[in-house]
Amino acid sequence: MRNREVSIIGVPSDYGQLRRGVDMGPSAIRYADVVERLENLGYEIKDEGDILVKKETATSQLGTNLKNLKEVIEVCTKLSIKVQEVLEDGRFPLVLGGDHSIAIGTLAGLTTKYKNLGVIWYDAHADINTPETSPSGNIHGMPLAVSLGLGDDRLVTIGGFAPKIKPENIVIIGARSVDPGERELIKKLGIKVYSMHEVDRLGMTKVIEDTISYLNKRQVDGVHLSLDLDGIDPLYTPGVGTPVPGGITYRESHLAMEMLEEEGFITSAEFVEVNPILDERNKTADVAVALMGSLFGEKLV
Ligand code: B3U
Ligand code: MN
Ligand code: MN
Repeated sequence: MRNREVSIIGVPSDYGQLRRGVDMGPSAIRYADVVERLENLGYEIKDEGDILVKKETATSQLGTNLKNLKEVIEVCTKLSIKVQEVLEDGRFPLVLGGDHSIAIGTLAGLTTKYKNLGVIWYDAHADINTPETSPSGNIHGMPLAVSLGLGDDRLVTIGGFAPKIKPENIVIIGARSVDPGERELIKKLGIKVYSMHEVDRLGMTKVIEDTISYLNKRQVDGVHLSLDLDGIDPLYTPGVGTPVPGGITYRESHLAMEMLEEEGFITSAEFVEVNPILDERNKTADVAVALMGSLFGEKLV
């Protein structure tokens, strides 16, 4: 990471899915000493606190099949403005979730600055469902589609413009639970995916080398890392809402972060889906912070 000034933004929202507790993710990650960890690496850390997320007793789908649509729009709109402010201050945005629906807001904020943004989506899922293909109506399964301009117009136009990103600038790593409609869309748009098959077959070294050269060829003006803790095997990160066995290992994940750090082209990051209620002694938040350590240049020797 070349920018030494980092702003931490907490997003205590669980509106993108139906399991409670992921709204406590930012607290769990702070409790795992994220600020100290990055300060020890020589970064100037500003904790911006949390985005205000109202706890509604009655939420609204606004007449659609999208769960808590109104609340997700509110949260993502606020987050997009905050991310934009952090960028205007010349700082590196480090966003702590919350469920993965918040990526809609992060990407809306980032793309006010980056017009050819690369996105690395580290996840067991592809998160590219539309209202038509979603099996659940959960918006955390939709942020990539929304950012590509597909889905409910009120989500797609957050920040006042669309689309935010291009299909050829996306790399998905770790996928192993992909819905039929998502598979079709990925094929149609030609999105680069390193599923667990490729991770096993090529090894993480080659996956990250290829990811870096792929995005460099695209001449991206920034690269966002959107890391869903369920991308990692639930042996290491049990505190997630939708664990899928057969995931990326702890060591492969550290290697990936270290290689991305060496390349120095990550310009923003978010760590999402840490759910302390489902966790074992804050294990998942600890892994999140350990991976941030590697992403920000921690060395073993
Ligand atoms: N693809 C399914 C499940 C899912 C997506 N993201 C998570 N789970 N974490 C869906 O509901 O869209
Ligand atoms: Mn996800
Ligand atoms: Mn996921």
